[in-house]
Amino acid sequence: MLQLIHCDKPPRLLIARAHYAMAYATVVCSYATNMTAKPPAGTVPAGAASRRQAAAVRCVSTPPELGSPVVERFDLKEYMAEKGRRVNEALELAVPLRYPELIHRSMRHSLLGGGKRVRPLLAIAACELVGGCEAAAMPVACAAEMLHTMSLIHDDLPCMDNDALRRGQPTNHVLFGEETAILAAIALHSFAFEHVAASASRVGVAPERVVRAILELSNSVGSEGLVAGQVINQSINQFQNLRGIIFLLNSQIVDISCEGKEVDMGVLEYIHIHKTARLLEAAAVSGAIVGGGEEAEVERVRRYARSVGLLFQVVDDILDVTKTSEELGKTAGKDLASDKTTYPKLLGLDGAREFAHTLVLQAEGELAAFDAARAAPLYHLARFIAYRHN
Ligand code: GRG
Repeated sequence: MLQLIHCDKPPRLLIARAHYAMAYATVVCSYATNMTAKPPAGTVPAGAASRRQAAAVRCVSTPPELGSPVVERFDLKEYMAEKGRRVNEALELAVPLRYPELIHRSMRHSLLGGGKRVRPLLAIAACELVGGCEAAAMPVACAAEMLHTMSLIHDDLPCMDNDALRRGQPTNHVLFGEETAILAAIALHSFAFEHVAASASRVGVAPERVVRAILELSNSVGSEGLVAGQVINQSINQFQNLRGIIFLLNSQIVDISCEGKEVDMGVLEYIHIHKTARLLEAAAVSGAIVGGGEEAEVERVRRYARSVGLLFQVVDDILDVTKTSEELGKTAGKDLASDKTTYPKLLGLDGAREFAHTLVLQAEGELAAFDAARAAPLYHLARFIAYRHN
């Protein structure tokens, strides 16, 4: 299905199209449910009653005039500080220090100890893009951050990346021991879904949309998402120095031993789309779902986030070779030290930067169909991800 072998076309597109067509078809088929149920009384602002009234809490705002310089004037720093503060407050409330204290202390250490909060911001910005309110997005925003934190705890474990520094602090297993770190990650994993299930309908999101958002988030970290990316990555690390290796990728034999380099672009993209991009995509898409987005809007958000998700990893690879550990708040130069296949290694530093630029343009292209003021945060978030320093 993936046509990775002997193909002239950029393999990343083939992989992405095939995989996401399947994933999206599954979502649409499974949840083409009746959206006509009414939300709890008083949760939909006056005037928002329309064809989508029951979908979620939607804000009433006057769109700016077309062509206004609203996008240029938008202050992302302020937006990130303000939204980030409210996300942190919501996370603090969601995971209080309670009995048993050890596990909650461990969960809170990783969840509340810094981080750029890119995934929650994507969820909130996508929700607001389609006319939803921040409050409607907050449960999925927090869930995306919990899932991300869970993956970081796992990733840092001695049996995985074996890292001692994360978000400028000692990693979870270094402070709490491996057993507690693993339990904290599992607890964050399941609590993410519990949190959406328990909180989203309280802020007026229709049950059908809550289910769709949970499906989106859970799929992104499962064996077709984050775990798939990680497991293929591990296989490659184990066999990196052997030649002639073939293995199965979505039922197709994939040759990972291209002459002179261990992994080709297609496999690298498979890894990063699953390991990194899927969760970023799920954050944005679930935001658009709970915001009441129509299918075409949700699909546009998905395409935007897919480009941004891959962009995120391309830039992560670039930063690993251009920044210090102090600047990154995590160990720099690890990819080079472990001879890992990265975008700079395959494309060169300039080539990787060029690829990043192409992805930003693709992401921006998807926003053109939306109201400019509402699209401004996502437009600037894509730029921030492309040109960030940590
Ligand atoms: C057990 C479901 C499960 C998964 C574990 C370990 C693993 C499987 C997957 C690894 C996923 C991973 C850590 C990918 C890297 C993603 C990435 C680029 C992280 C850095 O994200 P930032 O820059 O970090 O947003 P902050 O700290 O700012 O939040």
